[in-house]
Amino acid sequence: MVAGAVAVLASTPTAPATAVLAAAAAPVEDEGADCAVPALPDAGSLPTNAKLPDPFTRIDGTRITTVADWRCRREEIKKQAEKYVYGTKPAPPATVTGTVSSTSITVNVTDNGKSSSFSASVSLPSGTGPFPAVVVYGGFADTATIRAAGAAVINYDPYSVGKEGTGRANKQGAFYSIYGATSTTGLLQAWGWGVSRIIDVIEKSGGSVLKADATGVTGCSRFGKGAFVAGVFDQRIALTMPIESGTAGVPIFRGIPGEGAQSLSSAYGEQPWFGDAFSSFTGAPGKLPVDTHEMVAMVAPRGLFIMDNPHIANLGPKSGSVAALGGAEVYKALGAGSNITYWSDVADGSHCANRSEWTTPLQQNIRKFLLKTADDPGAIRISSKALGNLAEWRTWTTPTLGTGPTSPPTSGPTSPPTSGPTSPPT
Ligand code: MCU
Repeated sequence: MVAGAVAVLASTPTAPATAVLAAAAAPVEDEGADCAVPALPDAGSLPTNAKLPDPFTRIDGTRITTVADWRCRREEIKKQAEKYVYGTKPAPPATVTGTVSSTSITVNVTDNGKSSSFSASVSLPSGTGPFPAVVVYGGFADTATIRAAGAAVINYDPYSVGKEGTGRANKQGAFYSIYGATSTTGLLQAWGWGVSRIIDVIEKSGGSVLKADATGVTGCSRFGKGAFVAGVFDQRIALTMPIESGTAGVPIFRGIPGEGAQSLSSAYGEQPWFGDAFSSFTGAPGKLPVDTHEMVAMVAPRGLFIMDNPHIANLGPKSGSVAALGGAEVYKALGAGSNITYWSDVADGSHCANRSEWTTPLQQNIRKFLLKTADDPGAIRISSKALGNLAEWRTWTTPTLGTGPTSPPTSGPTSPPTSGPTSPPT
């Protein structure tokens, strides 16, 4: 830790720890699947908004007023994120079968009359199971610390589910064998779909080796983008831990050009990570009705530990901090402010380095959200080298959400959608 070089903003727990923990992960992939979401306009008819959209204002212009309202507001954000950014994640498949052993997981999926399979290796920690598990994309994470903390590591090869190096009209891998080589869904969403199917198999395995309700996900760089998107779109994932994810990961799209991070068009063209529809926004992120602070919010109230590298502007760490600060407003409104950690206060500038600063928060997050044996509060520790200012990016304020039932979305605006007062700097 470098004295004086960080902004430390302790997050204040706003609800009893037990209540937060009980609410953290969900029993299903998408709790809002039954919510009615208005038809979304095509990209060409969207207005420009240079600031971050208000996560608390519904598509119809009304603001949510209760915690219960968040479930269906989250579904609106999900539909927007699918349509404009990542591509659609299909509903849970017709059939998922497979096996879980102490060394491997096999997955067989049938949907739309088509089938595909993939597998992942498993490394158990010492001790007696069943164990929680962390899905590690491509080997990029501190797997020794994960296992020492008491969680298994599932070594996931995302390329078996969505290959890199293909054209957008010739996508390959277990996801595209079922949904088609011309599917407009991008690799990040396809990779996350693979994690969801691994969880399906763990759920069906009877829980003797791995626990189904205690899954985490992590990875660095392109696999940090992937780990983030997996956690955004599966509410069963109890702990999401993207590392140095860069453009198409955590950083707000709107901040990337000004920060000099990898451009949206570069990331769009490098690999089919984004959904095909994102092409309309690479030169105009202000037209997006969503931004990544709302993807962060989609993870709430579940555990989220974002690791970022402040030394490489190409990774957009300043924009990453704004995404975390913006999303943290939703965590706070839901009474789960202590479930998010953003940490870019690190010394080593090399990309995807194994960092001593993250060892303790990694252990703490695994204990809190996977083992459920402790309740250390999260923290926002932003390096002064890459400290974004949320106040510059928003015009909305954070409501105090009531604990009552849902409020009707048709009762007329309770406040103007985008013209509220600017809040003080966070
Ligand atoms: C930060 O993630 C990516 C980056 O977006 C790419 O431009 C670069 O080629 O690869 C990075 C990565 O995945 O490094 C392992």
